[in-house]
Amino acid sequence: MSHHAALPQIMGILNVTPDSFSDGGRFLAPRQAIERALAMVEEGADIIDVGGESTRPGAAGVSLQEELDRVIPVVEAIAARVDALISVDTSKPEVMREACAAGAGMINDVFALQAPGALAVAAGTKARVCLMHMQGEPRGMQVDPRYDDVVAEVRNFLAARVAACLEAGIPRDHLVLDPGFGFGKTHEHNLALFRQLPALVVDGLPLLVGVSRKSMIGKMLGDDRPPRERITGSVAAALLAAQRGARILRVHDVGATRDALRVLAALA
Ligand code: 9MG
Repeated sequence: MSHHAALPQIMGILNVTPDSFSDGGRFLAPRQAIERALAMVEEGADIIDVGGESTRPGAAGVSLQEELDRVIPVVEAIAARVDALISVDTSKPEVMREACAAGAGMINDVFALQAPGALAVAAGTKARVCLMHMQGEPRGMQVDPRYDDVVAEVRNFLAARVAACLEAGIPRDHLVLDPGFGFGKTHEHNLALFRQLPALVVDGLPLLVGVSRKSMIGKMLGDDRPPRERITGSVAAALLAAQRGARILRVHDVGATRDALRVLAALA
């Protein structure tokens, strides 16, 4: 066995949106979503991240009722069938509350619990919380993102959200931090954050990295490479993130990522 730190956990992405960028529409029905979740667990997912509102650049929000209708039946059904931790990808406190009541054990919020009431709801659950950095909001975030020092600003934001969570009564050991690749960042911003990943660790808290199939991977491979043809590049980035200390990798391609991590563990 290796003496190196444990491998990161794999968070498999389960989109239950009709407009999702890389598997849009395919997993909308609960039955298909459940099958996909089971397949990801079989491939080695430790966490299943269920999202009912697209956060891709330019995406419009969905109503509370629509999001609940998409997410809750899927969380309930998966919770009854798998051991994996279920994460709910939402910024709406009501969805957080209902999803945790239905079996979710993690809240993945790209808005870092800044919605009114979100801190209190999260504190009232036993769930882990992923706090992600985003400049702006999905609709306009890629228009003209600007920073003086992207690494310092992202780190300061995350530190401030950690303080807000502790103040609200969320235990420190429930928190996970995420620089939010592609969320109000240019390609250069993304590269700076990735290269300096270890500098983003606040108070020793675990980092989650999500770069799977994103446009930053497409850019590195040559422009217009469609999301489905970014798998190998995404796995390469996931490995590097693991080497730089990421504790959770949020990915579409669970089996490929698991294989790469196993090889890393054997050779490191
Ligand atoms: C929902 N979502 C899309 N990309 C993401 C990322 O990079 N991190 C987290 N936490 N959530 C994401």
